[in-house]
Amino acid sequence: MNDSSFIPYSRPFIEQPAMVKKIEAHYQFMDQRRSLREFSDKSVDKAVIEKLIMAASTAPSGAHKQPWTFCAVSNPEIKKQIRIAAEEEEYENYHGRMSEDWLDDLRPFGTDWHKEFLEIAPWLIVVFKKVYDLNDGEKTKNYYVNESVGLASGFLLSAIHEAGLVALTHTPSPMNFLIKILNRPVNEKPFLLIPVGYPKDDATVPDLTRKSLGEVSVFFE
Ligand code: IYR
Repeated sequence: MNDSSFIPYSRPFIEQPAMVKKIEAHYQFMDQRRSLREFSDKSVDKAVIEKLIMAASTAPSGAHKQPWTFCAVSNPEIKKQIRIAAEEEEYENYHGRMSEDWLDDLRPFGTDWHKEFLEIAPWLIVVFKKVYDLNDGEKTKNYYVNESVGLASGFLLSAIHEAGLVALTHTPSPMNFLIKILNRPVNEKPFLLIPVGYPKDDATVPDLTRKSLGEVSVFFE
């Protein structure tokens, strides 16, 4: 028995040469995206953040459960609480919790325990994963939660880039303080903390290169 209903779906047909041009341009565009740590305090309209979240929420998810909540924080008091708690954890990370190898791997990025961007960026989007759903106290299952929320976060980063804004995929660890500060229900666990805004005028990024096609793919023809 099939109790779902289906509706027609199609995409505009694109000829191959036009497709090659289009996807080349898209690749060039995506290749401009960088993780930023130096934000301007310039404000971003709430309407933009709302649409970014709606774009993220179009991601595929296990059994279409959309097991995510995006908490968007612009309130300075709450951003301050988040910064203080994140810096407490990061201080411990940089002073003993992270291995020497890990610290060596991070050296090119110039990171340390100071996280002033958490107060400077106009918005912090905190992505929570819903380990299970809770409706009127009733537990229901979600599936492939990490995969689903990872995809939605990727869609979010891509939308942020499309908007001409920048972001950082930040994972202060452990992130449990976010549950308390943002008063999340028991079925939600923090997944990523993403400051969003404009880059600072004189912002810089590490001089990185990306792996080549040959390094990231294998073709079987
Ligand atoms: N969470 C720390 C450390 C850190 C870890 C990784 I892996 C990075 O790619 C970057 C940073 C911090 O945010 O500083």
